[in-house]
Amino acid sequence: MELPETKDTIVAQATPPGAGALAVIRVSGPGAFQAANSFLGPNRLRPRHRTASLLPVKDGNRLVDRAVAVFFRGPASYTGQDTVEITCHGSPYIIRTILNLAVRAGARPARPGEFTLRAFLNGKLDLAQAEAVGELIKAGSAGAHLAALTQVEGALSKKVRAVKADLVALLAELEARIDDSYEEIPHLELKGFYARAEAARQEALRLAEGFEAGRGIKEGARIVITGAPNSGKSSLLNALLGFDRALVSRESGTTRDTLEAELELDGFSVLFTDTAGINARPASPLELAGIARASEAIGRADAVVLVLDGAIKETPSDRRAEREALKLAPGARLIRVVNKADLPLKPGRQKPGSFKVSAKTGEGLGRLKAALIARQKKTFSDGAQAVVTSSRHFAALSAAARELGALGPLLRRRDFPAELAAERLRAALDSLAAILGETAPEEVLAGIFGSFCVGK
Ligand SMILES: Nc1nc2c(ncn2[C@@H]2O[C@H](COP(=O)(O)OP(=O)(O)OP(=O)(O)O)[C@@H](O)[C@H]2O)c(=O)[nH]1
Ligand SMILES: [Mg+2]
Repeated sequence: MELPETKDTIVAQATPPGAGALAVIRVSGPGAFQAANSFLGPNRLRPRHRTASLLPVKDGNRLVDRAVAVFFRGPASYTGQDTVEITCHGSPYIIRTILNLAVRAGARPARPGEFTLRAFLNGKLDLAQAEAVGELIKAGSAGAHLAALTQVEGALSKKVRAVKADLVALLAELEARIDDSYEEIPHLELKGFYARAEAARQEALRLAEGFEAGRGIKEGARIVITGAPNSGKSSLLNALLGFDRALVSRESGTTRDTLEAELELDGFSVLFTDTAGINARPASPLELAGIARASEAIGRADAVVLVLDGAIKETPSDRRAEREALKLAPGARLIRVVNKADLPLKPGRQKPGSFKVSAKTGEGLGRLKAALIARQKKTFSDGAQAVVTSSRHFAALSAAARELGALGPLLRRRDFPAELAAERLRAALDSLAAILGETAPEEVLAGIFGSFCVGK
């Protein structure tokens, strides 16, 4: 994949397609002013920078619309190049006409994310910030919004830069020693060197560890509700959502297909999946097929809610459901829920750490909801204003931590292979630089910006 040319002038509609009260069209590049002036009369060679002007849009002598145009002279613009933002009436006809007029005047239609790509290439944003612009547009919950916004504002970049700066200093010390190979390295200094590398490794690890919760914040945590048939899984889903999404009945085996529903809890998005009950003795092929789908869903869960009916004694199906949850989702959090707390609970049903609820009366649901988003909440409150939500950043931070981890044994070696240690440091630095886009290859950039919308 090749990156598009940045010397061209590009044009695109920045607002969503279709009719609307207003639409915004952006033109950016060396010929942006000239292109916009060709149809925004009266033709002014030196438009006022960053000032809104109401101008007629003309196709030859024909009036198309009256639009508000703002001229941004580069580098003081979003892309860093001359840019004109035209706010016209949001008629698809007017929009199409203006786009055509701009193209006739030498602009070409922009590719997805091309304005932000230019902002990155012109040093207005680093890559982590530019990626977060895409996330900011997609953010569907308060949590996702905050994570994206802090990243656009540069919180993650700042942390990555700080680790990088430490590593650069360490590398400089090593390189000085490599150049001056006759000099003995005092023991104590080596210890300090190791401590600093270890601190950098810990910081990279800490940032990487936030990814689990960060992904949940960005995409919504996938929470699968499982348990024995008739334990009240569908009732619990409905109670959590506050409306009757799933069918509920006294008969066992009501839910067959998996059923998904999204809910925002305290600003964090949660994707619930209700599933067929796990029966220790499935009675029909249909029930078996339902259990197979349930198992698949459990395998993809970030957290599993295991529901048991507190009003009856433990059954083989309860035990099987728990076994399946532990086996199929070993990395996921297991949240045990004892349901039907409005009825007399059988002795021994409530184990320590389980949540006592009633889907019928709503008892205990508040505590359960808080527990479902506890991790995401903690990620923010840990002061980790920089939350890693991108798998690319996670991979890079993990790789950097790995390289720094390999440094310890080298430093302890008697012959102290400074050259090898420097190599590890350089590899760690490369990984961190890739997050900021300092070393990102073209394919990576094309992939990132290709997923943006046109006009951004
Ligand atoms: N008293 C009481 N009854 C409940 C509660 N939750 C569910 N029930 C009843 O338990 C029965 C089964 O509820 P469902 O929600 O269909 O249970 P399920 O686990 O989804 O069942 P399957 O889909 O068949 O596996 C229904 O008759 C519900 O009304 C509760 O908290 N209290
Ligand atoms: Mg059900």
